[in-house]
Amino acid sequence: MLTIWGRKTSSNVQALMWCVGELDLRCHRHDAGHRFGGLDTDAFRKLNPNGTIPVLQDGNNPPLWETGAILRYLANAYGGNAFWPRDPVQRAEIDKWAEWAKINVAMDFTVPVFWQVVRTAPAQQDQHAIEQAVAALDSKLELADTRLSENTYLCGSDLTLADIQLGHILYRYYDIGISRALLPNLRRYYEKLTERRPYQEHVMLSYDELRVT
Ligand SMILES: N[C@@H](CCC(=O)N[C@@H](CS)C(=O)NCC(=O)O)C(=O)O
Repeated sequence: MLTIWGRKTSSNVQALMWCVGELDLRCHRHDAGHRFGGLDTDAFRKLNPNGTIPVLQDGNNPPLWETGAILRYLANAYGGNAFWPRDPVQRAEIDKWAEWAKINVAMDFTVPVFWQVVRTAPAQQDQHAIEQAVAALDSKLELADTRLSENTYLCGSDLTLADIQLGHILYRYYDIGISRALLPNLRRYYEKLTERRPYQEHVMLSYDELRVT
């Protein structure tokens, strides 16, 4: 049994929960962070000295933090060969795109775009900075759009760990009020993700409680 700490509105928790759902694993999730607090307690700092979510504990194994490491652990322990190939070369190809998506897309979206548009009061928002951040993000997403012109998913015909790292931000990317580049293959890919039940259950969630007005 997996135990997870983290509120369901956290994008990193969403990536993790989506992965748990895709791998059809059982887990118990404890709300923590943002309005639930609890990240400064001694008990939580023993789980994660960084005081961040998500944290995952699998049975009595040591707790894991850092979303990328947690996702790779789940893929190693429970993923099938299509999701996370056993062959090191094939696996590295997927890991490369997963890392790319985390560093270039998720990080370029979350703070510079999502936080500015949703977690900043309208009067404090810098529209020019937001436009520049969206343009920088879209230039990275163009790479994904090009790949997706030939592949159903980021690394071929099957959903892999790379899709978890790319896809988990797309619900918010398409939902918030920004002017996006026209990336038809990415859009088609996103719409395909929205048909997946674990994506609906863990990613397509209201973020209203995060909104600063
Ligand atoms: N590098 C860490 C970042 C973790 C992180 O910043 N988590 C955010 C939520 S996405 C957090 O703990 N925020 C504090 C809060 O929710 O109160 C990871 O990838 O797991």
